[in-house]
Amino acid sequence: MGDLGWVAYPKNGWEEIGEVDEDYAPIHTYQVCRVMEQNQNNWLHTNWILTEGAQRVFIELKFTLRDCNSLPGGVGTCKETFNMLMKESRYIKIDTIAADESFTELDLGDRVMKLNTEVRDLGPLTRKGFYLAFQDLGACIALVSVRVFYKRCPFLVKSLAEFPDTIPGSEASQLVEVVGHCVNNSLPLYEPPRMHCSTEGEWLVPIGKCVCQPGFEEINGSCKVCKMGFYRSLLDSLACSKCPPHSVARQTGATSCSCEDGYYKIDSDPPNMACTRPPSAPRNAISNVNETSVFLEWSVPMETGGRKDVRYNILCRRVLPDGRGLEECGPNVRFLPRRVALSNTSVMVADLQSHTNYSFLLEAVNGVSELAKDHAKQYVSLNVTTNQAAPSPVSVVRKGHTEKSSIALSWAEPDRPNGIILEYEIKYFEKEQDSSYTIIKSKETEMVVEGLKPSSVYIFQVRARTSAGYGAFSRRFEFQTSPYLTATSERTQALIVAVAITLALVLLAVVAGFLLTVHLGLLPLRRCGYSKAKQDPEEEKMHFHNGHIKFPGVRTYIDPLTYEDPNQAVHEFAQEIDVSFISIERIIGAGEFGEVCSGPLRLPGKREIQVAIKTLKAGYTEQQRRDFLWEASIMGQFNHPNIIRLEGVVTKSKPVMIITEYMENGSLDTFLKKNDGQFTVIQLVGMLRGIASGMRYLSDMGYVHRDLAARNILVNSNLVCKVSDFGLSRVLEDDPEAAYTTRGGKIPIRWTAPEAIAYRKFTSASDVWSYGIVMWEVMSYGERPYWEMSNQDVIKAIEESYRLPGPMDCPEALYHLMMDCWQRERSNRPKFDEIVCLLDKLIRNPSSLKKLVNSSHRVSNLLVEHASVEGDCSTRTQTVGEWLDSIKMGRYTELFMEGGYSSLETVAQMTSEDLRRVGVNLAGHQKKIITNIQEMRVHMNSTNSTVNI
Ligand code: ACK
Repeated sequence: MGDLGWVAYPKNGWEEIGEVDEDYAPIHTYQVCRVMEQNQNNWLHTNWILTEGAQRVFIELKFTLRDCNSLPGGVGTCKETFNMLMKESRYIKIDTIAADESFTELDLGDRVMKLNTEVRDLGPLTRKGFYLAFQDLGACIALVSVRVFYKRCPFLVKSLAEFPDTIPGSEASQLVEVVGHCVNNSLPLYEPPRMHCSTEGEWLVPIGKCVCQPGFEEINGSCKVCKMGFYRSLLDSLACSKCPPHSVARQTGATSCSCEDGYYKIDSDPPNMACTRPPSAPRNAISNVNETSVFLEWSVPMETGGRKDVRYNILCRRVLPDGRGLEECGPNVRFLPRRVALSNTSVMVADLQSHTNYSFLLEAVNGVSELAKDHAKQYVSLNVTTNQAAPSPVSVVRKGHTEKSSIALSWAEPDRPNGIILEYEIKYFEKEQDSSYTIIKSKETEMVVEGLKPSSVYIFQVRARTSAGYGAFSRRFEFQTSPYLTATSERTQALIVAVAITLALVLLAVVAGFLLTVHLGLLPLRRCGYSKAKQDPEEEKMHFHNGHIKFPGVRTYIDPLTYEDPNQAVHEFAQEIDVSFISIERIIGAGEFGEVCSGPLRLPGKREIQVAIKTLKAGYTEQQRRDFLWEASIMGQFNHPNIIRLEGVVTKSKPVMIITEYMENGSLDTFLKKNDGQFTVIQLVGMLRGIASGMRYLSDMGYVHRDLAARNILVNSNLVCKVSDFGLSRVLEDDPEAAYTTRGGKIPIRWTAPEAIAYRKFTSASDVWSYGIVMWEVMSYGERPYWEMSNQDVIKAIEESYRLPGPMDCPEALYHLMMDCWQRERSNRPKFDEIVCLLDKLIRNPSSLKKLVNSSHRVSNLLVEHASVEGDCSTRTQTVGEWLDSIKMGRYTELFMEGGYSSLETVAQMTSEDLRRVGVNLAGHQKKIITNIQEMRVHMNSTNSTVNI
């Protein structure tokens, strides 16, 4: 029971010794040194040590220990270690303690004290306190100090959060999570702040933080109130900000600023946005009347009120006759895209009454107009007078008597004829075959459509024409012809045969009469002007099969593939020439199969002519020979001044040759590049006319070229252009411009219509697209279409409605024609027939070529957007289904299809009534679809814009 309250046992073991240290401060040590005696077991217990909540404690011992070797004679029993134990409920050994350095006799003599320090940790502790004990088994020890301590994480303020003094966990490397407390006027940002207290008493891993609440800002680790004229609204902005323009903060600690008189703010305005006011009136309003529609356009107001959300509202009023005042326009007038909240500075107002005065008030509003009730509204007004209107669409078409090849139709006059109906047009085609259709006309409201196939479903649409033009087509009506008669009595059959013979005779007489009329020049065969109703060659062929009359004198091209023996096809269409009549003089180029040469051809009895000689190089396979001669089989069927003429073939001797007329100026693209800027516009149009004429001939023959490009046009000494290259280039292996498409075919992308690239739909209409590109090549003297753009970029740009810009100094009329050739919808492209007519007109009237493409539109390497049905690229949709999907109305796709609305063009003409009819019954859905249809119409009417590529 010593001064420290420690207990030593047995009594003659550990001994408490009071000493003084170097500074004469009293110190206690316990010593034991019974090294000479056997069986020592001397214990020293501490008194009870309180843990104060610590679960892990550290024990630091300082002691000296005698080196046994330095003891004379006592080595046998002497120890150099002792045990340290602890007790909560019973003693447990903590460790055996050895000295790092033990002392010797010598050290004692020199008064050197070799003090050892050892630290051990202890945990987890479960009780409020514990005892320590030191067990000596025969060593010579002086225990100088025992320090028992634990570690804690001290109170801390970090990121405006206070963390309390914290005792660590019991396990080594354990972290204790502590949630901090936000200091005055601060709040946790997103989540409460947290820190982690380690067993070493260190704060680690801070998470989250506090920030000053709105109206306060952080200065030197605490939150200070915002001064007057300043505000702080958001937790994540750091400092108080000055109030934005036209707003004030009259007190300290403001979380927002209030607007000055006459200025306003809406909830969605960000706090740092200035207070704003309503806009002034729109400016420079103009109107453009088209029959009973008016296009209104204006400029943005002088004063937008400081906001970007300016919108426009239209008030439409009809001027009553005899000065009886004004009357609101009513629900029948349509506004495209809508009447109020217009974001663009134009609107189309349709379905006005004809020959009527209207007054329009245009008002600009913005986000704060609603709040500014006492702000006087400012309008701009426009007065317009409408003209005559085209008739409204025929609403119902009925089926009458039906036979296997005819259907009788009847319909009612349109609801609003808007004038005297001059005639009706009936458009029809076999269902699913809408790439070709037939148009017939009738002055009555009924008609029997003949020449139909039995048991077939046909689609019919009718529209009316007045002096103001055509109205829109009715919606589509589907009717089916009767089936073949299965069991007919012999008498009926005989009757049918008799009637058929009579009809055939009558028809023959009519045809003969027609041919005679044509022959005498009484009936023009071709007329100028575009009309979508005309058919392309495929369609003409279809007409022929359906019993319609085809232009006389034009043969139909025969595919050499229809011949079992290709040699037979060659000799059917090409004359065999004896090689002795040809002399090869020069090589003029290289073809796919061998050299292209030139020289004179002297056929007996004919005058000598220059010819081009294509040769088939030696070592060819039978297949190559066939492919080479294929071109002759095709060319030999043509006879036209703008198609390269085949003189004959040499197949009986080697090398095999194809002999054609010689074209002194070679291919058109090189020729133009060589003569850049050298020709008059009329000369260029003359060349284009020639090419179009050749192409008209080919399309009349039912031949689709597929590789029409300036490089495949040859030019003679009189600048006559002739279409060439009819090689087996259907697969286009020989065209360096041809690239492989994803579908595997090889296609000259820059010259090819999108539908031909996408799904190999090659028609005369796709040749018309290529012709448009040739026009562009000619007018730009052989410039490469789309310059150095990659094929992929060209496809993408075309898909997104961009087109080549007008070439430098190109007459506007020609550029319009090119653009028409590049209509996405192939039935909207002009036919070669119409192109020739138009070019003839331009040549006859050269002043029509004076107006050049607006030079501001003609910036090199800019594509221009094509005004097309699909509208701009962001809202472009391809099918009705996709369009409906895009407005989340996809569920109606089937109903639209069943109702005959299978193209966006027809959808664009739908009214609410039509929607109800197809089965859209929910008012909200009707409204949504109608609003989008109106927007679609505006896109369809949208003007061209320019985009940088
Ligand atoms: O650009 P060019 O001079 O015109 O080079 C090519 C070359 O042969 C390989 O096709 C030229 N060529 C082809 N057919 C004829 C032809 N009938 N008259 C003159 N040159 C031709 C073409």
